[in-house]
Amino acid sequence: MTIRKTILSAALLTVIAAPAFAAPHERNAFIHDYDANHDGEVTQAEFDAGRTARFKATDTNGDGWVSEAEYLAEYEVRLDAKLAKSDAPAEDKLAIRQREVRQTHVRFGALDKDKDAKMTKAEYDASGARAFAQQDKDKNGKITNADAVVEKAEATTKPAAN
Ligand SMILES: [Ca+2]
Ligand SMILES: [Ca+2]
Ligand SMILES: [Ca+2]
Repeated sequence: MTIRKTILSAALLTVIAAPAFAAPHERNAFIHDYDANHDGEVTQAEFDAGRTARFKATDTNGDGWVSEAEYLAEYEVRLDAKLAKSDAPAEDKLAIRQREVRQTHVRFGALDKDKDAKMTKAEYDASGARAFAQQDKDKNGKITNADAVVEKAEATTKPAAN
């Protein structure tokens, strides 16, 4: 499982390197998270492998789908690592944490399209495909820093996840 190890350590590096919760860092986080061979681009294959590994890691009881509790637990690990690195005052961290946890519940509801309280791999993949398409600004089928340049040229209104 060296692939998963690489992905997890890349994700950890992202958490450490990310100085804030600000949106402009999102693409770097995306590349850090999924660029398994560290060539600065995320291909569709890297993305799919990374997503599959993350889904399996999130499905901690291994029943093939992710519950809201599993989804939240996976996110809380990353959130707490991020907050531990932040030098924001404790009350701000608490507020950020509460807000992020609320948003995570909302996200789960949005991901669980058929509202059966189970996030299946298909539902997870559908959201991944949307995220990839959203990141791939120049539509060349991979995520690179060039996409960040394209995005900068656009008025940065955040497209609503749908
Ligand atoms: Ca790559
Ligand atoms: Ca599960
Ligand atoms: Ca579902």
